Amino acid sequence: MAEIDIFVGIPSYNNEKTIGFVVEQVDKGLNEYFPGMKALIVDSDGGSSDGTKQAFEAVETEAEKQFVLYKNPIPGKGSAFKEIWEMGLLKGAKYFVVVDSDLRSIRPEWIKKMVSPLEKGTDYCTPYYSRHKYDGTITNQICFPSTYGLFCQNIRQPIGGDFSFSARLADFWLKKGDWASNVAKFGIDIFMTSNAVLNGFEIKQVFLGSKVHDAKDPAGNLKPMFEQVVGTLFGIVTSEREKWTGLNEVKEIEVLGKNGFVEPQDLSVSADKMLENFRKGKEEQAGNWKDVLSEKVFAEVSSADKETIESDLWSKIVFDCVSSFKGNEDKVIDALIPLWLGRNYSFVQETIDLGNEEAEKKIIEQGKLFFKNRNYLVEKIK
Ligand SMILES: Nc1nc2c(ncn2[C@@H]2O[C@H](COP(=O)(O)OP(=O)(O)OP(=O)(O)O)[C@@H](O)[C@H]2O)c(=O)[nH]1
Ligand SMILES: [Mg+2]
Repeated sequence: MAEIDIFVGIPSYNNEKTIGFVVEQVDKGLNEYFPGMKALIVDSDGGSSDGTKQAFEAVETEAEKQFVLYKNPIPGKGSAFKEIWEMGLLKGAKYFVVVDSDLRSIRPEWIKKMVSPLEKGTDYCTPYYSRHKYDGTITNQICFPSTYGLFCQNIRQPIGGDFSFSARLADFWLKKGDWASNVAKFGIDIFMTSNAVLNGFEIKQVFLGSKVHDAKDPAGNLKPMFEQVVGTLFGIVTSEREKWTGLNEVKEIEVLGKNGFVEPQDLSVSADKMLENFRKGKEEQAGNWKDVLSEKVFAEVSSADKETIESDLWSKIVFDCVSSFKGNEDKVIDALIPLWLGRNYSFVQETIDLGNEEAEKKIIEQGKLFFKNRNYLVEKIK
């Protein structure tokens, strides 16, 4: 028997208020649904200055647990995952689960839902939640439509944070990752999903209800996260182009356990600030926009009375940015941020009167549009 059957990793950095609840729910799930299995819960921490360690250790659990400070010198969520994979593989773990430490909506059933498919041979489970229409702005406007339209798999939450996977996939990622890059930071989720998709691993989505966590306003300080996630994605789209440019059909990925729409966490975003940032971008980023975007797209977004970015235009902006990315990484990210805020502003306008479920349909349509327009990018990066 393997030393450890189920290895649950929790990345943390100053999560003293929320990590205790997460550990409690994980432990309940392990006992209730997998009583015969040997489990280990590991908090992989980035040197928290608050009481995260104490909060983690204070929870009484049936499963063994351990607090570790990760060794990779780059601070970030990816470094925390690297440690989890190395530790788990060393201990002969069969099944891995990772969950965020700022979760409020995790329940014991999550463990069952995430581990069961692995027992049947699935390599990777991505989460499927009901989210507020304005939560997940990088997911909705960039990662989902790119995974759908370019990598051709219908995975709704490619960077959802709460995943489960086989040891063989953990080993694959560990060897493949550049641990001095943004993969060591928030680039980790899109790195994981893109590489699982592009290398033939069997994937399922698991319905987890709603995601309640410390959600962030996109007009706030999302820049570092944006740079890490989008930079990682564009790098993969470019370097792995021979793996996806020839695809001509989107593969549906089964969603396990979906039972209707759950009302998600409430959230308010500052649409005015998004528009203000887009307007500012027209002045401050004019030079970068000119360098990065095609002539036609540049003319459209720079015109003074253009205050919206519809899906079609948005797909071309993203594709222009991907094709200019190599060698101009910083410039492309700087150029794209105000355009992304403009797209988010437009999305708010398009969906202001819609419920979360109706707004969701617009996101799916945009994924389909990225697929329809994909040759625009394929032609540019051939
Ligand atoms: N060890 C470590 N963990 C981190 C670091 N940054 C974030 N994390 C953890 O990674 C998880 C996700 O981070 P969040 O800040 O909640 O980001 P998110 O939920 O993906 O993004 P939003 O949707 O924007 O809220 C949490 O469990 C964090 O504690 C870090 O620098 N080091
Ligand atoms: Mg979070």
